[in-house]
Amino acid sequence: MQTFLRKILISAILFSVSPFLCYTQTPSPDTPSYQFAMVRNISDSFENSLKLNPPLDPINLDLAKQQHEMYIDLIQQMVSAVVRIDADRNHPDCNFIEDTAIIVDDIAVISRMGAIERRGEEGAVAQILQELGKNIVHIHSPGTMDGGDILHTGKHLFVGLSQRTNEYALEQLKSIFQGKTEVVGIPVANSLHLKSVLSFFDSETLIVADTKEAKVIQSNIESLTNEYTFVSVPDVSASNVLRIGSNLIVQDGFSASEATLQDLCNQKSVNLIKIDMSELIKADGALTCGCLLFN
Ligand code: CIR
Repeated sequence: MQTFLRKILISAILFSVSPFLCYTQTPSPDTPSYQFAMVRNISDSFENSLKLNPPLDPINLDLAKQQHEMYIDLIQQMVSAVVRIDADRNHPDCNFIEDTAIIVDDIAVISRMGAIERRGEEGAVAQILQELGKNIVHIHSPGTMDGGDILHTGKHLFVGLSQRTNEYALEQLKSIFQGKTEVVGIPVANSLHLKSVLSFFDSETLIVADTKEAKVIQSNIESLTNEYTFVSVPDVSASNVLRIGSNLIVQDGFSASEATLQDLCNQKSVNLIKIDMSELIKADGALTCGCLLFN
C-alpha cells in the first residue's frame, strides 16, 4: 500500500471511535491496556501455512476467515486504534503478526523470523511502526527471533530459546534493552514457541500448560525469581491467553482449562471472553499471535 494511503487509513482508524466499546477498561495498575493493535488479514493461501503436524481435518479457509474476523472485532472493542494490514498471498502465515516484531515502550524490535518461509512478513509491519514514531531496531543474522517466543511481563522479558529463536537474538535483545528491562533466556522444548505453553495473565500471574516441558520452563523461571504465581491448565492450546485491560480472551472448547481460568478471573475481577479459533489452531496459531499490542 502506498505510504500516503496507509497514513490515511491509520488516521481514519485512529480518529474513529469503536462502535463496540461495551467492555469497560478499568485495569488494575499491573494489567496493560493498549492504545494500538495491529492485525493482518488472513491470506487466501492460508491452507499452505506452516504446521508442526498435519491437522486431522484440513483447514476450512472460510471458517478461518470468519474466526479471524471475530477475533479482530473483539480487539476493536478493547483497543481504540486498530491498524489492519492487507494479507500477503506470498506469506500464508502473515496473519500471525505477533511473530514479526516486539514493541516495548518506544522501541520496536523487528524479527528475523526463524522460519525462512516467513521472512518478508515483517516489512509492512516495520514501516507502519516507524510511521507511528517507534525507534526501529532489527534482529540481525545469525540471530533469529519470533515474537511468539517473547513474553514481556513488565518486570522481565523472557526469551524462549526454541527452534525459531536463538542465542544470537537473545544477546542482541540483552544489548537493546540494557538498563531498561531484564532479558532472560528460557529453553523451550517440544513446542513451537515459549508462548505456546506460557502466557501473561497479570504482572504477577502466568498461565502455564500442564506438560512436563512447560513445568521445566516454570522451574527455570522460579529458580530465577519468586515474583510469579503459575496457574496450570490441562489443555496446551488453552495455555495461551490474551490479556487486554480488564478482559481475558481464552480459547473456546477446552472446558477443564476454562473452569480454572474462570476461577482465576473471578478472583481477580477480570472479564473472561471465549473465542473459537479451531482453524487457526490447525496452523499452530495461538491467541496472542494474531495481534501486536502497544502504546
Ligand atoms: C508458524 O509455524 O510460524 C505458524 N504456522 C504459526 C505461528 C504462530 N505464532 C504464534 O503463536 N506466535
